[in-house]
Amino acid sequence: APTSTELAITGMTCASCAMRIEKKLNRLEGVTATVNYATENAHVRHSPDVSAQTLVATVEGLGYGATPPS
Ligand code: 9UX
Repeated sequence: APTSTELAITGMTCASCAMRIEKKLNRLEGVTATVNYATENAHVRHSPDVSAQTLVATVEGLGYGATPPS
């Protein structure tokens, strides 16, 4: 069954940033992501084979910050 992970996103300065992150996350196998610029949050449904750390690293690779739930 898919897992849901919420990420707090930092560093977005326009709505297109959210789209950039969303598209990059959605390129990962088994990942469906929506990124909300206004709330600075990503909602990700993903295979259990995809770790939260992989999601974080993907966001960080674009130059933004991502924090999973503690
Ligand atoms: Mo908006 Mo974000 O011009 O990387 S896309 S700042």
